[in-house]
Amino acid sequence: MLMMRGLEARALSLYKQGKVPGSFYDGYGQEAVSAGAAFAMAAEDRLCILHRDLAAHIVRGVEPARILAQYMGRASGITGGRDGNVHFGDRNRGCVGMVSMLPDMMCVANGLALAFKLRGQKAAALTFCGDGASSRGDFHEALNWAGVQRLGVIFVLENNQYAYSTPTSAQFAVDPVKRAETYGVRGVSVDGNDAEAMFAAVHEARTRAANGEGPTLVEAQTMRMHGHAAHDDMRYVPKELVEHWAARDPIKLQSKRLKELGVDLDALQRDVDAEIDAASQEALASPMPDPDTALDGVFCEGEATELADGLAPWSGWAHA
Ligand SMILES: Cc1ncc(C[n+]2csc(CCOP(=O)(O)OP(=O)(O)O)c2C)c(N)n1
Repeated sequence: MLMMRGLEARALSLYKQGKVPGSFYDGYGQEAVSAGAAFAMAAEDRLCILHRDLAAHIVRGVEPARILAQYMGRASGITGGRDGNVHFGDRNRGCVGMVSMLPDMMCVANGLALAFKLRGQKAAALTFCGDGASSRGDFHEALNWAGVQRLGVIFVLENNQYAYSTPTSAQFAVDPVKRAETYGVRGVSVDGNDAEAMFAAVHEARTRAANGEGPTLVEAQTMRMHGHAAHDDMRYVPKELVEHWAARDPIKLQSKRLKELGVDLDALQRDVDAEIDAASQEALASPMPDPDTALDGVFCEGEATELADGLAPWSGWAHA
C-alpha cells in the first residue's frame, strides 16, 4: 500500500512536470482494495486489473521502474509506450492487459475462468469493477454467465461512491450484493479500507472458486479520495464526505495494527521511498519508444505460446 501511494504520488508530480502524457488516474485512499485482494490470489490465478488498483500489479511483482516508465510512455514501460498510461498488464505475472471499455474485464475474467474449468485447472480469475461500470449491460451479462456456468471467478466491485461526478444514489436502486445474488453469484460486502478484511473475503472467494464452488462478488466499500483523474478537482463531492473517509485512511488503519505488532514503520517508509527514487531515475533514463516498433505485438507472429505457469515472484507459495 505504501508503494502504491508513493508511486502514484511520484507519478502525479511527473504529470505536473509534463512528463506523463494524457491525464493520470490514481487509487489514492483505495490501496487496501487491490493490495488485500491480490495477496489472496495464487501464482496460477489470473487478474484483470483496473485504473485504481496499482497495488495488485505490485503484489504480482511488477517492478516500480517499469510502472513509472509505463506512465511516461517510455520504451521500458510494460507496454513499451502503447495504449493509455494506466492501461497495462504484465502477462508473465498473470496480469491481463487492461481493457478500457468498462466493465469488459468482467467478460475477460469469465473467459479465463471458463478456460480453467474446461481444462480442469484448480485456479481462479479475479477482476475489479467500479460502481459506475455496474450500470452497464456487460456487468449483468457477466454476472449471469458466471452464475449459470458456476465459474471460478471473483468480481471485486470497488464501490468508491462516485463514477466521475455521478454518485451511487444515481447509479443503482438495488444493493449490488443483492443484485449479484439474483444472478446466482454469491455476494459479500466488505470494508474496502481494511486490507485484512479484503484479504479474508477474497481468500474465501478464491478458495471457493478454485474448488468449483462458483463465483463471488465482493463489494469493497471505499471512497475515491482524488478526482476522477488529475484534471478533475472533484468540487462536486461534499467536503464532509471526504473528511469522513480521510479519518478512515487504509494506510493509517494498517499502520496502527502493524505498530502494535512492533513493525518499524519508519524504516519501511524509508525503504519504499528509496526504491521509488531509484525507480524514478531508471524510468527517466529510459528512451521514448522507437516509432518503427509501433506495430510490434499487434499481430500474432509465429506459433501462439502458452503462458508460463510457475510465475516467478510467487513460485512456492501454497494455498491452504
Ligand atoms: C464503456 C465506457 N464508458 C466510459 C468510459 C470512460 N470512463 C473511464 S473511468 C469512468 C468512470 C467509471 O466509474 P466507476 O466504474 O465507478 O469507477 P471509478 O473510476 O470510480 O473507480 C468512465 C466514465 C469507459 N472507460 N468505458
